[in-house]
Amino acid sequence: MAHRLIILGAGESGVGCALLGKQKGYDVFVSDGGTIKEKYKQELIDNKIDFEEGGHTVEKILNADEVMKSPGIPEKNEMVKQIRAKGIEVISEFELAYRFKGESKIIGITGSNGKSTTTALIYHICKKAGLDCALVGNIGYSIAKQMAEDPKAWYVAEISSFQLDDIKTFRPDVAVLLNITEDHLDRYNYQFENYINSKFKIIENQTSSDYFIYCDDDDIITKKIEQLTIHTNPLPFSMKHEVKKGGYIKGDQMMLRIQEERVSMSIYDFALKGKHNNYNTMAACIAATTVGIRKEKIREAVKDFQSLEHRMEFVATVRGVEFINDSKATNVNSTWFALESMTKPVVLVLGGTDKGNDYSLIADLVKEKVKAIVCLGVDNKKIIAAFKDIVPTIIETQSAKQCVNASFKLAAKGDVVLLSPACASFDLFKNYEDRGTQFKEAVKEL
Ligand code: UMA
Ligand code: ADP
Repeated sequence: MAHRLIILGAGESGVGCALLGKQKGYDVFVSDGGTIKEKYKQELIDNKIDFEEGGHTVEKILNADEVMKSPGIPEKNEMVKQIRAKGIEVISEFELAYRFKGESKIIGITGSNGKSTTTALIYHICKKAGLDCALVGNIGYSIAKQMAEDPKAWYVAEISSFQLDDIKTFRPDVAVLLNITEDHLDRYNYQFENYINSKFKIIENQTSSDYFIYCDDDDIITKKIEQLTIHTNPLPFSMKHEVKKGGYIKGDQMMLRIQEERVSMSIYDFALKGKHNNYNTMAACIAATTVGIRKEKIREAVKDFQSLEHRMEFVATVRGVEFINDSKATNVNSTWFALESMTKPVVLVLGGTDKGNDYSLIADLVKEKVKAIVCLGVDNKKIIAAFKDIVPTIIETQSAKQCVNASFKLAAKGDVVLLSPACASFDLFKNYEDRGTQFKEAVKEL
């Protein structure tokens, strides 16, 4: 009998896994507890893949040999609980894809912040150097689907903690761990340690032929490393001290030391600006060097990389007030970096779905730089409680238009209105892209 693969969730990862599973001869059934998006439903129909939506038929699921759980489905989901109780093997998309990767190689990028930026930059460098590669993972494209439809020699993959949770043998050839700060705690029993362990799964199967690129200035990462036996080749990067292997920035120079390779480059040549982006760029350059890409190519690519939408994106200056869209800042740490890079008085737009935020982490920067807070969210109690004694003006709004109008009124010439909400967007918007796009449209209407 064919291996029965049940797929929970018919989004980007679920449909990708269904395509790959079917191609490899598995007996595939896809079950979605909600409504399947039209484009995904069509793909399942076109490929004659059996599916259901609007609920799970228990008896069709509990006879699985294996379940692929989509990353958005939490452990507290009733169906997942039953699957676990029965002891059925649960895997993530990356585990399934890894099984069928053949000779191809994977550069996996994780961290709390900077994943998409760094992944896109590594992909850009690889592309420019002529590598046969694909951009996949949490950035929006299923790795399983890519493998099924257009396999490549290299996969540059953004990997979220949810995608690492159910790996068993998955082993990236190059792992990048950018940073670890509190995020998604609602999915980790509100235990930071669980989330840290999830991130470190990226190296759990690595061997002496692989590389582990990580931020040596991140205390959470370095403390964890001290507790582990690492089988891979560590390549730390730092902006605080020199390293024997890996990379560091001293003054305005980035220096890389990877095996025999020595690279130096001025940080003024980086297309991506700001301290956090110096880390991201350095990590990307190290990854590219391990792959054997020549320094001239790396230099060129790092210079002409175009930054991604919704990340510290300049929108417009309206009567002297600058608007910045950093809608992708969905946790407190990314807002910290956004504020840190501000040189003008700030009207800060905060709010959305709270994931267990600790706002005290940005209290000092808010005190120093923020003249007013405009909340953009349904429930703003936590933000108001955190900042009422340090920011003179806090107001609440419930749409992008209201928020932009109110922010514009509060801002004076020479100020900046910064949308860097520190929260997810699902209370008022479809996703962070929708929030950023609506914000930009409202600015254009001013
Ligand atoms: N569903 C259920 N039951 C549930 C929850 C969802 O059946 O309890 C169904 C929904 O009805 C829907 C499907 O599952 O049809 C969606 O699955 P999903 O939420 O796992 O999302 P995918 O479309 O598979 O997209 C996922 C990632 N989403 C999440 O992790 C929430 C995408 O990252 C990723 O791009 C994609 O796989 C490809 O790898 C998005 C994300 O928000 C951008 N990531 C988080 C982040 O970056 O912070 C982790
Ligand atoms: P991710 O994919 O991990 O969410 P992004 O590259 O999309 O990361 O960036 C998300 C947010 O984090 C943006 O607001 C960005 O300005 C900020 N950011 C980017 N890189 C870093 C970093 N290394 N440290 C902290 N914040 C960062």
